[in-house]
Amino acid sequence: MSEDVEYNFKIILVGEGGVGKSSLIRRYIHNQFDFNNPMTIGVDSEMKRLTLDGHSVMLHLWDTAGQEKFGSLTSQFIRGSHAAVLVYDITNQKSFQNLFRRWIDKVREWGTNNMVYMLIGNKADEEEKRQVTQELAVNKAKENNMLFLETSCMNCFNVEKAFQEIIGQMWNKNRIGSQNLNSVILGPRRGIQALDTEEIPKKPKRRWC
Ligand SMILES: Nc1nc2c(ncn2[C@@H]2O[C@H](COP(=O)(O)OP(=O)(O)OP(=O)(O)O)[C@@H](O)[C@H]2O)c(=O)[nH]1
Ligand SMILES: [Mg+2]
Repeated sequence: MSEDVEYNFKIILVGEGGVGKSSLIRRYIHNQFDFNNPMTIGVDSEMKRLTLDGHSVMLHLWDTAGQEKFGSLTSQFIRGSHAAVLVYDITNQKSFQNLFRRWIDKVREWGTNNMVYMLIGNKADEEEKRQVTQELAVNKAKENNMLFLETSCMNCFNVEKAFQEIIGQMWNKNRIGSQNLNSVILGPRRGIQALDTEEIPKKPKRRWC
């Protein structure tokens, strides 16, 4: 199956337990959502095949456990990643703080210099319980040179778009000798470092899959 794959990209998702890392992957790969998604034990992975600019690309999505007891295991899997997705839950301030206390150091220690970083504030459907403002997250993302989006796995908000942004940046950074990237299927937003607050809708669109 992987014989004619020209590019392999590894994306690792990290963040506290329960923020929705597995749900993001599940929504993106299978277009499914489970209100009782099981907690990840150790590390899981999924693959997705894409065609980018006429080239066959395999995405390897590595889903890590947020629980601290799996921390050392997670670190080993960060190695060799082309992109790191740092996920927090917008209704849980601690999950945001710990990304910048605990997870970012791990990723920087074990990741490569050329890595793409994306900050994701998940559970955007739970606006009434919000503890992390978009403004704070946008500023953190800018400070740390990260892409940023809020998502909802429950109502499909921005999940596909988040992965498209990541893939677009990985493609730009890693495709050697690329002359013409205009025909890459990802659209014009590639290369954006972080979205301005005005660009993020105050309420997620209730777009059901
Ligand atoms: N309301 C809402 N709930 C969500 C969303 N995404 C995930 N959840 C719920 O949050 C819970 C935890 O989601 P997971 O995807 O298992 O979280 P995780 O980050 O993989 O957790 P660990 O595997 O323990 O690290 C699940 O019960 C999901 O149904 C979302 O966008 N909105
Ligand atoms: Mg999980």
